[in-house]
Amino acid sequence: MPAQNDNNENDVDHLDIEPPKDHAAGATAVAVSMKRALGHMGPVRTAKTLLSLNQAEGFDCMSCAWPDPDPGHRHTAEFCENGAKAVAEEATTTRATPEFFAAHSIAELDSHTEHWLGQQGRITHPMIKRPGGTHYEPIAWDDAYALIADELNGLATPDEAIFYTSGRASNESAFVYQLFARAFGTNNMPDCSNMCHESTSIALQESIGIGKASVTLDDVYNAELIIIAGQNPGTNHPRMLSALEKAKQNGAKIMAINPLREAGLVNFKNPQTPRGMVGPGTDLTDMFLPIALNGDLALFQALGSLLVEWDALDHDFIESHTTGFEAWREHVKAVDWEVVTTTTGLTRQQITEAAELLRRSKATVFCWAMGLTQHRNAVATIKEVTNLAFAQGNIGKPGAGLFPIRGHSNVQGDRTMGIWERPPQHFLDSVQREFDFDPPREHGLDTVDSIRALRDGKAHFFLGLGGNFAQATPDSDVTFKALRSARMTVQISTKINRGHLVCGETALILPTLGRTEKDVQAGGPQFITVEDSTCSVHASRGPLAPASPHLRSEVAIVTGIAQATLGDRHGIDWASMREDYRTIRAHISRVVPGCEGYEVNVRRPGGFILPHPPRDTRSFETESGRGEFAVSPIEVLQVPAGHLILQTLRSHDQFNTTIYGLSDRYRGIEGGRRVIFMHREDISALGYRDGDIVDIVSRWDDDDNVRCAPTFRIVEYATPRGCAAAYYPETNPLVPLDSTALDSNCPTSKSIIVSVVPAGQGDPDSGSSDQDSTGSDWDHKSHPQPHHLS
Ligand SMILES: Nc1nc2c(c(=O)[nH]1)N[C@H]1C(S)=C(S)[C@@H](COP(=O)(O)OP(=O)(O)OC[C@H]3O[C@@H](n4cnc5c(=O)[nH]c(N)nc54)[C@H](O)[C@@H]3O)O[C@H]1N2
Ligand SMILES: Nc1nc2c(c(=O)[nH]1)N[C@H]1C(S)=C(S)[C@@H](COP(=O)(O)OP(=O)(O)OC[C@H]3O[C@@H](n4cnc5c(=O)[nH]c(N)nc54)[C@H](O)[C@@H]3O)O[C@H]1N2
Ligand SMILES: [Mo]
Repeated sequence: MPAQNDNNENDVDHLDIEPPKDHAAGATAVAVSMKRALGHMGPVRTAKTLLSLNQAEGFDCMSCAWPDPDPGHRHTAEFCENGAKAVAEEATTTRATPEFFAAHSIAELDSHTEHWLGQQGRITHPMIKRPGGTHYEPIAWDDAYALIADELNGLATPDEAIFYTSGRASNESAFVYQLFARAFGTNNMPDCSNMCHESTSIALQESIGIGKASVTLDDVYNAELIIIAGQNPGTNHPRMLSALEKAKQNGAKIMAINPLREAGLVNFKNPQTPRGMVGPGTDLTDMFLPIALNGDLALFQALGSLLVEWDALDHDFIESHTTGFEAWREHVKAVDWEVVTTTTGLTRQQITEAAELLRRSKATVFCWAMGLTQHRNAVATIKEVTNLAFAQGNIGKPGAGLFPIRGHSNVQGDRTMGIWERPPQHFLDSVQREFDFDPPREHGLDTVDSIRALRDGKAHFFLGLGGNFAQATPDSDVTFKALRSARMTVQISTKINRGHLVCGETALILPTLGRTEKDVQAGGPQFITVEDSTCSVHASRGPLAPASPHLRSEVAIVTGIAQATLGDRHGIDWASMREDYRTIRAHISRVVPGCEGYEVNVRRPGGFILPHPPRDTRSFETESGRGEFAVSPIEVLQVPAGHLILQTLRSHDQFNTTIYGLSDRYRGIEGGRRVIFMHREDISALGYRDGDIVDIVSRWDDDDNVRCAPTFRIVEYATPRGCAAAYYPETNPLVPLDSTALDSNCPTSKSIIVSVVPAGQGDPDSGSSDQDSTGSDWDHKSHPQPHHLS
């Protein structure tokens, strides 16, 4: 179903706005899944793919990293609406052929929306844009590899190359990719995690000694209290709602902490049950805290102070397993309630009721996602969640634990396999032992630093294993310039995206197999392996014939480039890894901790679970050998008068930069994406009305750039005062490159200081505005009273 025309997509007049929904899923979700699946794939492919989705002998859904139930407990339809959309998007029958690229110049393609680009279907041939070229043209695989090898081998140092990974890559492709980058000589391995759960990885590594969740799905089913902070499961992890329903049936209470009352947090109509299809559904949230953006650190400290005051603490656990408790206790006892209530936008009574729920629960699971990780104080906030878990001993016992819910389906596995710009020394030692070369030891560049290096002429080559680096990253204008200054950009992709159009002097698109497809190599049919959010590792086998006979698997492409570039440097046998992935898994079993016996373990139905010392034995491989309480001062975000804090979030009809459609059903938005959700009183205090069209302008004190995202329709919405929301990636031009989380360098995509100006006045290039006018314009308007101290 290629979209013929996207002329109207950015048009704010075609928007249809309704009140937000009060429940998620139900019959509509089934209808939408089927309509999209049939539309893109037809009936045979729909049946073939959806019935093997998330089955033990089938393939792993690429839509998110939510875990699967045990093999015996899976439904025939073990997928959700958005999983079905992800599959339909990949298994579409539409093709972007060489004829398509001949008919559309790169400049023309670049004028289309991300939605339209995705609708042009699967790329069928390797393609090249030569220096000065206006179009992509086909190229033979071996010629493509040779060009890449020449470019890489001509660099002054290996550190002028950047090797990006998106979290859909399998463990096998990730392993050979990191091996190639390190054998070539660099740790410049930025990944999507740098923009996602990096704050989690850093915080948990320091406080519990491992950057991963300490729970299994059974712990969710058996929890007494489940806290869901900064996450929208109804859209981004819909199968989590079935688990929450089961937990509720077992008696759990649920507390949601979110500026928005997301439909999936309110009520769930499980499409797998009759009650869900026609009945009232299950009410999920017992307590909803409509927190102001970036208020979570203050909230968690206030909860901690009440637990201390009431002595609702697990002293045995604290004494036997942790360090730093006294300092933390003194810190939270002194919490300033005035600061807490202004920063959170919550009352002392609401917070006290929330603390009561914690006090009464003997087993609490703490879930979180991007609402906590993408802020300046994100690492401190997540350490504060850990402090709360320590205080009540909610770690390493049934029904309890820390549950950062990952985004991309294999982002966690990629890290396990060594995709990390800061690999631990013991990992490099193992690589050295196994492959007999000296891997580089100094840290490489993460995502933000890679953009800086390209911008500053310190890097010249970019290779992306999946993803959409151009569009997913912050500060689009800066990033686009940086990518365009590269000598060569190479994208291993399934479908066209912005990264193919915002490209280097020479640009290559190397089309690859997706999860839905059969992967046959010289050694016979292959499977790949992935790890979910709960450290469960298992196999995935695609049921469909490849979209084109010219596609190669990610493993084949990476090992092909490696062989062309390195020849027999270091004597690594790339060919046998490509021919039979068992060879890669044998290396994994010897290099990656916890993966001993990998081949046998991943072949079991349901796979195996990686070791996790805090979960398994309440032991902590931190510097002190104990769980570490952390003390973090509350830093209040300064919001100048007349400004708002903007969060950038996902609609119900996208996967990151892949836009499936224009329906954010649960929030009542149809027919477009350029909306900004604002509180009623902020709208009027700023001199606007619901429905007005504005530009969003962001301000960042450290540079003079005026950042603008033009033409958004104001939508009155139940969001706390001073807090606005708009979709990602349309708002990425507003995120300043230098605005990142302390310690994790994750872009602050959930707290950008912005103002709104009448449409046409925000764009610095349009001539009608400059830094001064955006500022002075505000001074004579009536200002909202931001809840933050300023
Ligand atoms: N269908 C679908 N599934 C996906 C994705 C997708 O795009 N589409 N993306 C995948 C990826 S890579 C990821 S990382 C996950 C993302 O999953 P989520 O983290 O659920 O995604 P976001 O849309 O960014 O939503 C963030 C939520 O946090 C809330 N929030 C924002 N700021 C704050 C805050 O300061 N405090 C609190 N308490 N809450 C806040 C927002 O209101 C919103 O509900 O989903 C994964 N799954
Ligand atoms: N403002 C703002 N920015 C954000 C976020 C936010 O909340 N707000 N969220 C951040 C987060 S959490 C993340 S994870 C990043 C996401 O950043 P990325 O992972 O880089 O982006 P995606 O949109 O997931 O990548 C989509 C592309 O992957 C390719 N692809 C799909 N399947 C496959 C496959 O099987 N193999 C290969 N090789 N390629 C494939 C397709 O060509 C598709 O266009 O964005 C981050 N950026
Ligand atoms: Mo993510």
